[in-house]
Amino acid sequence: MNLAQRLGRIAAVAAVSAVAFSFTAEARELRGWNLHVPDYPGSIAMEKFGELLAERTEGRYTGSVFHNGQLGDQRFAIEQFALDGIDFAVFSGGSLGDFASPLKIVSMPYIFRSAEHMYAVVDGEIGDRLSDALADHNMVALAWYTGGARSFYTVGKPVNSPADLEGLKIRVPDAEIFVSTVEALGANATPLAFGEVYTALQTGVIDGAENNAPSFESTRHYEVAKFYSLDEHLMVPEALVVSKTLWDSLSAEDQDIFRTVARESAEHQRQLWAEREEKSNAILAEAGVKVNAIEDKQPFIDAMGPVYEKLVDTDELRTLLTDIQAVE
Ligand code: GTR
Repeated sequence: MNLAQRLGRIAAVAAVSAVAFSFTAEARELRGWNLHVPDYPGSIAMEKFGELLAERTEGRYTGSVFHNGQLGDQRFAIEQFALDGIDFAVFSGGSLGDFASPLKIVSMPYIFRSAEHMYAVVDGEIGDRLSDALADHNMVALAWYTGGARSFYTVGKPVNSPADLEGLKIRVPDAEIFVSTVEALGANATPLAFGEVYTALQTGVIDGAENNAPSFESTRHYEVAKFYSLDEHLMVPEALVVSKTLWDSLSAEDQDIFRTVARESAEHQRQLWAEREEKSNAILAEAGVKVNAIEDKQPFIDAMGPVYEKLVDTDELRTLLTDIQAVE
């Protein structure tokens, strides 16, 4: 976003805040930031978080979710938390990692053995440590959604090994973990906002991008990129966060309610995710996308050494990495 766009966003967020604060003192309408289309698994689960909150607090808190990145791109929205511009959101661990380094570790390439391993990590004591690391950015992480596994999709040719990425311009989210991972695989990582990828693919500004199947499908990027190569380099958990200012203002009973409904919404998201993956894969197949399974991921895994060396650079982060690996 350029400066004028950013200022426009600030004005938009401020206008929404003014509306929210005009509600009566008893009912507080919380503003939720979301990047995705309304029928995306995380979007439906965020709506559910708002509905359950209204139900369990008897209308004292309600949630209003602004989908499609209406309140700005991800980095901008994360920054808005410090200014109390947004009350809740679902953010990628990878993007949060630029603000709080432990989140980067939980988003490292090939760090999880399986989705179950990821859930065991974020749902356990490590999830609390990650939440603590976000306090300085005015956030509390209440529950974790899955972000699936990210793989490459390209316009011109499939990717079978890192050598096929050599020299390709691959769009990544604007955060260090994505840039470092894709560069270690030999591509030219090109950070761009999520909403700008379709046109960039179409106009040849980029040769491809990387994402999970539901994002690849829901953005219709598959209309331009016809090769999907499943190296699954990143499996990134996504945090359902609320503003710490809001959190600190809640009674202990209300904090319990917030935490419980956040976990219920995460349960729901994880179930919806599996269904949406299946549906997305069917849509991709129907559209003639060639899915490339990549039986041998070892060359991709082997290329990640420098990413670990560069990013796991303190004792605290090394301990966190070991602890994550030790979770059964
Ligand atoms: C999605 C993810 C978002 C964001 C997006 C992107 O899969 O849910 O948080 O990372 O990808 O590529 O910008």
